[in-house]
Amino acid sequence: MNAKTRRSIALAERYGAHNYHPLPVVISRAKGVFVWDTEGKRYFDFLSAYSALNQGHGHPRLIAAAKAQLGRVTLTSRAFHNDRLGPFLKRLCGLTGTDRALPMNSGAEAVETAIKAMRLWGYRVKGVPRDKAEIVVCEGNFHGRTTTIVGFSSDPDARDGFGPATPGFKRVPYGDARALRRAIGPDTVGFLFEPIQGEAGVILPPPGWLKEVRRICSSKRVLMCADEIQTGLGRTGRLFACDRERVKPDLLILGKALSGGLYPVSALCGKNEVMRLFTPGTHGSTFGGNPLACAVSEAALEVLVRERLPARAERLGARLLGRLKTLRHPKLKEVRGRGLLLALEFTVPVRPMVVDLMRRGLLAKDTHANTMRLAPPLVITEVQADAAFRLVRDAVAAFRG
Ligand code: IF1
Repeated sequence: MNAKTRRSIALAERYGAHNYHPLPVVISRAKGVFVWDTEGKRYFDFLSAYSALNQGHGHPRLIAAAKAQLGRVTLTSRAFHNDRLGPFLKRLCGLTGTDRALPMNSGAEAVETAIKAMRLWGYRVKGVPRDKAEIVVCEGNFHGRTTTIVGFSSDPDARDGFGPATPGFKRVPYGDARALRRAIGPDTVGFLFEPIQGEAGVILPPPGWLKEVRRICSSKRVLMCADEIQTGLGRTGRLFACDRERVKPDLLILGKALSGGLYPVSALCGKNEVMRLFTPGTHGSTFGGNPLACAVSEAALEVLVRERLPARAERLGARLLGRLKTLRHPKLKEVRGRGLLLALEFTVPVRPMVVDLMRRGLLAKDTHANTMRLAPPLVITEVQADAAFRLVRDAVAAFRG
């Protein structure tokens, strides 16, 4: 590690809050599936900023869209119309098959928007008594970091120390349709869930669960609200993870890859019955729906479609998963995933292997200590995926656990 690298890390450590424990690598440039550190060493990016970089680093179309918009206008506030918002919303609704969308910035903000939407619908449409609305969520959920969201987390690290928790949430085991059915009462307004749990360690629900959730929500008059911030926009080999079971949620939350990693853009998409309930003054954001965000996001969606990235994730994901499943290691418990959202679960902490992989030229991330997540940009080629697999294979072989 040279002096410049050491100084970058030292400054961040000295002046930043220590709410992260990053690998000792300082990235200064990136392109496609690769990043380079301050010393010129190249790495495969197998985290993709937690799936925000589905379109790859520095996609030329995204950069061009951003540059063009930077020269025109970047922020108007929603007090005025801007000429990029309408076309972006039309494209987003077209792609998601929804009636309306409400743009925000971070994923957590879009989740908060969804919570407000479900409650509003509960009071105005379902007729739930004032302040009684209940939302069902899952054990092991990850939906962001606001006080309300961490309040219904089952992860003590995320939750503890930030109370009092917002009331009105009930947790059920993930992937358990019967528990969901039992948890729903007369004041339940919605079910908020991830189609695949990311932070929990790439947890796949049992087959048929999404379909069953759809049936339960429809029959009990509860809004089905899918957080596809991480699974959406091609990552799992379909445009949306819910598509795999041909299920359409009532509310769809998007973020991360909605901007291809260029700029924070998130949105809540849904049907009129819910979205029409937002009226002037009930919700908003200074930056949400700004022209730069809209221009970048419209291009990001166009790239996903034009380059058929969901199909690419499906094909390369199956190839990579097949290879990873040939790996043998006494401490390797399970290899799993969908599309290009893959994970290797060991019976011991994987951080040493993650650090070794970094030295070998591949950046990945441990989650919940024993699981290593692999999620490259969806633009990765076969040759690149095979080369990356060999690095993982060698690191697993060298891992002493
Ligand atoms: C961090 C994990 C990924 C998300 C889902 C909402 C949000 C996220 C399904 C909030 C965010 C993040 C945030 C990041 C780590 C990361 C993560 F490991 F925590 F679980 F991606 F796998 N819904 N996920 O996954 O979106 O407000 O961050 O834009 O460090 O907190 P945000």
